[in-house]
Amino acid sequence: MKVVVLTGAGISAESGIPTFRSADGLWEGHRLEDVATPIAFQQNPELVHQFYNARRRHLLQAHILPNAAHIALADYEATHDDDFLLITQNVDNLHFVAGSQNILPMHGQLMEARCTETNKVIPWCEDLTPHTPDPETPSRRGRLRPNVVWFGETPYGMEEIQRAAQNADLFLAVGTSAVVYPAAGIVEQTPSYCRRVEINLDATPQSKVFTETIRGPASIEVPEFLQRLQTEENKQTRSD
Ligand code: BV8
Repeated sequence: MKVVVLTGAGISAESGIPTFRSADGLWEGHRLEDVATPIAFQQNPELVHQFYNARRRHLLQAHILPNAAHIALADYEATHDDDFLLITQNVDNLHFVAGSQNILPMHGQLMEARCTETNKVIPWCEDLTPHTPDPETPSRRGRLRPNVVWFGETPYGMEEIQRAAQNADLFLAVGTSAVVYPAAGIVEQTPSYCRRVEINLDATPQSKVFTETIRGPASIEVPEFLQRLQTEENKQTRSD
């Protein structure tokens, strides 16, 4: 069975990372759409760097850890790695920390920096400023940006995402408000036979496209859903 999972900020909420569109989802009082853009970075690099430095420092705190939903996805993949793709919109690294393997971070990663001239991506866990020297050529300064996909920029892995969606037998969306495209449109690329499941606290504009909608916190509903799925698969194997 080909499984494709799409996660959003809601899966990390119980790990202590604020979501974007809940009341407390503003970061340093900024709307994401106003700060997460190339124009904002060009016009006010200090502000944009501060915005991401604050989120990177928050993520690096010892108590920010994967929750039961991240772990259940990693455990399920470990027994189904033949055909499992985890697409995440999140720029936190909690799926990596939880042990997931086949992860496609379509909006990039907070713990990476990208050179604005060469597009080279490097692991990064410090603050960035408009004067940060290049690790390789310290005389070159201010060329690094967060390796995060901003509004108006093309997400990573779109071809792989399309291929996986078009062949999915099960598509599971967890903790996303289905407001941002093209992520919110992935479910519509799945075949008509695909089982589409949405696990989310609230209904979303895409809820009607799903065959099953499970309302509740990801840390409870994801492990329970994957447990039910495993039981169904075991029964299927015994009856085959
Ligand atoms: C693109 C990284 C072309 C940054 C993000 C005008 C100009 C240019 C583009 C556009 C435009 N108008 C529209 C667009 C398209 C635009 C877009 O969709 N805008 C929206 C605002 C309308 N998209 C883009 O620009 C994208 N690029 O279009 O390029 C293209 C198109 C196709 C193919 C190729 C190229 C790029 C968008 C990427 C932006 N970057 N993140 C950063 O993090 O700083 S977006 C950011 O918000 C997240 O990454 C995420 O993707 C997105 C949505 O957030 P969610 O993850 O869904 O989180 P949210 O808070 O919204 O919802 C949380 C949900 O969880 C809620 O429903 C809640 O109920 C639930 N929840 C909460 N707690 C729990 C829970 N569920 C379960 N358990 C819980 N405990």
